[in-house]
Amino acid sequence: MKKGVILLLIIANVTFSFGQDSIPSMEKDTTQLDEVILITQRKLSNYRQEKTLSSIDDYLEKSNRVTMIKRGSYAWEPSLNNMTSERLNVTIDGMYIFGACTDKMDPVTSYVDVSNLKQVVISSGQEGTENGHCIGGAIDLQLPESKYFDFGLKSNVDLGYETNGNYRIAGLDFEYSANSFYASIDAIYRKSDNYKAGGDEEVMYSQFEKYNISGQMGYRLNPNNKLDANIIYDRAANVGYPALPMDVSLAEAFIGSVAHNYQNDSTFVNYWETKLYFNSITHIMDDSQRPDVPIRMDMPGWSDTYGFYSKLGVDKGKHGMLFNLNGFYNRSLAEMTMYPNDVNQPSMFMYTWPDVRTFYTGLFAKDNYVINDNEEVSVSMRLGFHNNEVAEEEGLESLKIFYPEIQDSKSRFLLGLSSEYQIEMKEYDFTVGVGYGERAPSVSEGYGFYLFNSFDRFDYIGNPTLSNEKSLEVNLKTNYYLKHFKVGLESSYFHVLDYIIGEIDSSISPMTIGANGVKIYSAIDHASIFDFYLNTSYHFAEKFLLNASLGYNYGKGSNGENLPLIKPLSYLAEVSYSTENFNVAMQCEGNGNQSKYSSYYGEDETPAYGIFNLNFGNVVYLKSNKLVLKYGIENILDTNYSTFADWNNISRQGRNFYINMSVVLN
Ligand SMILES: [Cu+2]
Repeated sequence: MKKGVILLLIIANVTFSFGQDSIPSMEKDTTQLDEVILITQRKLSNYRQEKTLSSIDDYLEKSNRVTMIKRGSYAWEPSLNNMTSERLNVTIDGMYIFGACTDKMDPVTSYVDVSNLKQVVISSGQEGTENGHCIGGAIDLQLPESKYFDFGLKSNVDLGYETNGNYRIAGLDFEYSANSFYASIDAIYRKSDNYKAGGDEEVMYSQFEKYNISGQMGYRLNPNNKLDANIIYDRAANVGYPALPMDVSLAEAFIGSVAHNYQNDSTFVNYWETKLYFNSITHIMDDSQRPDVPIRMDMPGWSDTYGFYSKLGVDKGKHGMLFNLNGFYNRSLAEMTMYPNDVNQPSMFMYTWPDVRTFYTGLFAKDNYVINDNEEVSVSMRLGFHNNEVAEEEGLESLKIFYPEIQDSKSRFLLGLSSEYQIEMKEYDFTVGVGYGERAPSVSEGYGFYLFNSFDRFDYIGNPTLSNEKSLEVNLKTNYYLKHFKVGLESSYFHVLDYIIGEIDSSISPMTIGANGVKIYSAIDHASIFDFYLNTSYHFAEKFLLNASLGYNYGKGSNGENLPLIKPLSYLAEVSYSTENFNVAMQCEGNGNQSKYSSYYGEDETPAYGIFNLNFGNVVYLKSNKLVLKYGIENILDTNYSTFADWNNISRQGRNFYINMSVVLN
C-alpha cells in the first residue's frame, strides 16, 4: 500500500472504528477525490446517518454532491453534480446494469439494498471513469468481500418500524466463515403504506413493497488466489409513484457474477481481479390503480446486460498503476400498448425502446506518482468503443419517419482524460484536478419513441444522429485544520459541449392525450455547471461535534436558459454528542428559495424550506451478542414542504417517529 493515499470519508472528522465483523478494504485505493459512504448497518454511526436500516437512497443523500430526485417514496434517482443518470456511471461493484423503465422509475440504486453492500464510492466528474465514461461522475455500489477468518456461523436479525406510512422492515442473515471457505445469505423485506405529508395530508399512491435476497460464496485456493460468486434477487411490487400518472406492479432484478482475485505484494503484479457477470431486469408499469385516466396503458420494459472486467494493479517504485479492461452487451426493450375507452377503437401498440443493443468495450489506465511524503500527482485515461444497434425492424421504421437517413447501427469512440495534483500537510490539504470526458447518448436520448415526461408534459423523441456530449472540467478541494476546528471547500466547474436536452418541435403532434407538445432530443452548443460547498466542523467539550455545510449550484445553457434540476442554496447544521455506546444528534437542514428555476424546461419556483430532525443511538452488549438501536423523530415540526428535486412538487414526508433494531448473534 502506498502511503499518502487516503480515503476522504464523509465522516472525515470523526474517528471511525471498524467493528469486529468488518475488515479494512484490501483493494487498492486508486483515487483521491472519492467520497466513500460506508454502509454502517449494525454499527453505531455518528455523522448524518440516523438510521441503520435506511435505504441506499437515504445513504446517498448524505453526500454533499448527491441529490435524490423523488417521484414517490421509493426508487429515487441520484443526481451527482446536478447531473442525472445519463451523465453518470452507476455500477454495482464495477458491473454495468441499466434500468428497464423509459420514465426513470427504476434507477440502478433501486435494485440493491443496504444488506447487499459494504460501501458506496462517489467519484466526481472524470475521477469516475474507472468503470466507464461519464460527464458528471460515478457511483459504484460495492459488495463486501469474502472473509476467511474462521469465525464459524454468525447471524443477524434486523427490525425496523416507522410511524409515517406504517413502514415495516425485517431482515435476517447468516454468515459462515472457515479458513478457505466463506458463505453468506441474507434477506430483507420492506413494506410501506401511503405516507403523510406535513399537516396530516395523505399522499396517495406512495405505497411500496419490496424484498431482496442475496447470496455470496467464496473459496480461497491458496493465500494469493480466491474465487467468488455472488447473486442478488430484488423484487418490488405495488410501488406507487404519486408524482407520475402510472405506478409499477413489478420491478424485478436478477444480478449474478463470478470472479477470480489474485493478490500478492511481492510480485510485479500486486493485484488482478477478473469478473464475469449477468443481470436481467423486468419492469411492469401500469395505471390500473388510478381511477380516471384518459386512456389505459400497459408499458413493460426489459433490460439484460452481460459483461466482464479485468482489473490489474502494479506498484513499481513511486508509481502505482491501475488498468481496467471491461466490456458489456446490453439489450433494452420497452413497449407501450394503449387501450382506448371506446371498446370499438383498436388498441395501439408501439416500441418505445426498439430493442436497442449496446455493445461497449474500453480500457482504463491510471498512473499515480508519489512525488514525496506530502505530494502526489496522477493521470488517467479511458478509451472506448461504443456501438448501438436497433434490432426491432418495426421500431427502426418508426424512427425513420423522423430520420430517413439512419442505419440500424451506429458506432462511436469515446475518450476520457483526467489529471490531478494533491498535497497533504498537517494543517491543510489541497487537491486540484482537470479533466476532459465524452459520453454517448442514452437509449432514451438516442432511440426513445414518444416517451411522455410528466415534468414538462412533453412527449420526447430520441435522436440517433446526436454527437457525443463532451465536457471540460476543473475541480478543487481543500481542508484546513486548526486544533478542534476544520474548514473545507470543494468546488467544480463543468463546461459541457453539445449538451443534450429536449427542444420543442412544433411541427410534430404529441401521442399522449393532454401533452403540451413534442420535444426532440438535440444538443445546445454548450452549458455551464458550477457547484461550491463549504463544510465546517468544530469539536468541543470532547464529546460534542458541530457540523455545518453550505452549498451553492449554478447551471445555464448557451441559449441563455437556466438548466433544469439545479440545486438552490442549501444548508445543513448538526450538533451531536457521542460516546462509545450512545449518540444523539439534532439536525437542521433546508434549501433557499429556488430563484434560478427554469421555466423554459418546465420548472416552477420552489419556495425555501427548513426542517429539524432528532436521533438517538445505543449499543448494548449481552454476553457475546450485540444490540444496536437507532430511534428518533424526522421533520419534528411536521412542515409541509417540497424541494426542487421533487417531481411535480410532490410533498415530502411529514413528522415521522422511527426505530431500527439490529441484533448481532455470535
Ligand atoms: Cu416505469
